[in-house]
Amino acid sequence: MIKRILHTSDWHIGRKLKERDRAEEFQQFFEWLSEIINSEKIDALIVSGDIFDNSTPSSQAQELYYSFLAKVSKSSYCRHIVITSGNHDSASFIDAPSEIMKMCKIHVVGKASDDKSREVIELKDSNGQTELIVCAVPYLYERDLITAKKDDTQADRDSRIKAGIISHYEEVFREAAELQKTNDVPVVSMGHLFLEAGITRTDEGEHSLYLGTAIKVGSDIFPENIAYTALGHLHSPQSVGRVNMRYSGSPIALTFGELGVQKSVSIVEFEGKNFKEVKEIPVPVYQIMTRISGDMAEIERKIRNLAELKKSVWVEVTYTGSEIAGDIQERLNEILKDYENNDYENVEILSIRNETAHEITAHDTEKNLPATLENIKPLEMLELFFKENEIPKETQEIFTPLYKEILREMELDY
Ligand SMILES: [Mn+2]
Repeated sequence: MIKRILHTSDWHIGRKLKERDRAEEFQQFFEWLSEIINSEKIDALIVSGDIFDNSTPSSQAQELYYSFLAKVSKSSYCRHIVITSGNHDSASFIDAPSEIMKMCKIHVVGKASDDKSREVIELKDSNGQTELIVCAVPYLYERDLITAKKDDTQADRDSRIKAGIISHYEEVFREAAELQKTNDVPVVSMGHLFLEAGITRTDEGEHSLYLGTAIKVGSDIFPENIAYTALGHLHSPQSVGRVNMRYSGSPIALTFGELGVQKSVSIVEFEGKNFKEVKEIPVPVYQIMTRISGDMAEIERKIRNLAELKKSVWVEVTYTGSEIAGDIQERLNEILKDYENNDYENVEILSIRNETAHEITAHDTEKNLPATLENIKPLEMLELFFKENEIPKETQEIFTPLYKEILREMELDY
């Protein structure tokens, strides 16, 4: 019977930070993870969604994923891998290689289906005996749950989606409970969703970009017979409600907003069919990232200190000085230029925020900061478009709600 599983999620392979490639960090993380899986004698690896950062992963991202899976499935100890898709994944991309993956004892569930038994996976030992039951529920899209009705208000739709999520899980749990009657083994549930008790840090990327339309459900949807609930979606590792219900969190800080929290993976131990304990294994930091703030003099001093590290550091600078400084980028460039002559090129400023001029409107954004896709929100973009093309107010009023509708469909925040 399964004794120990390793739970991780939200890898977001292929994710970049301000155009900086992070493939090397993912590579190092996977090397570390495969060592942990062996040294901790993990029987099954559970990955709860957001495998890739986007629905069309690059060939490099795919190579990282498949190489890691091949390595783990070859390893002597870990006998099973279960992977579900998150809101960032293409469900059909995750599902596509499922038949060949089954041969390597890798179970993938990309798309949610009406046949709930497809989301209930029996992991079997070499004698064909079931050793773990996994409720492998992927991220549930609106389209999986409800059909849109004409004249639906947003509130109507949200409450129908929520009810749909709950009943989907209930049906899966019913199937699992049925199986458990004849198999005295633990049941593990996966899920990629936002539970009410979950905590997001306000400036964490996940709050806006990652969560899309944030419909939350109560953690009481997971019944008592579930030995452990392996959640994905929130990027800070945390237990919700009870100790055996956890978000493992993302393994690397994907944004500066995710700093300040120790990233980890969770190792869960069972005693018979019951939960025994969970421990967090901290993930090493492969790329130092930090936030600094202050007036120009403080920022300069802090950059100088970071330069002393002689290791690559990615920095987010927040200017909080009392004088209005519109040319921060330029001034920092000068400081860094000086540094480069002094062998300080390990410090890279990836992001600059100006608290002093924090009332940045879309118009100001256009003037003072480079209006890149990263620092401008979709709705601000639309407003800019209206302005530049002198679109009449009446037309704007027709287009804005439609545009918001598209953003919702795409699960983007506006
Ligand atoms: Mn995620």
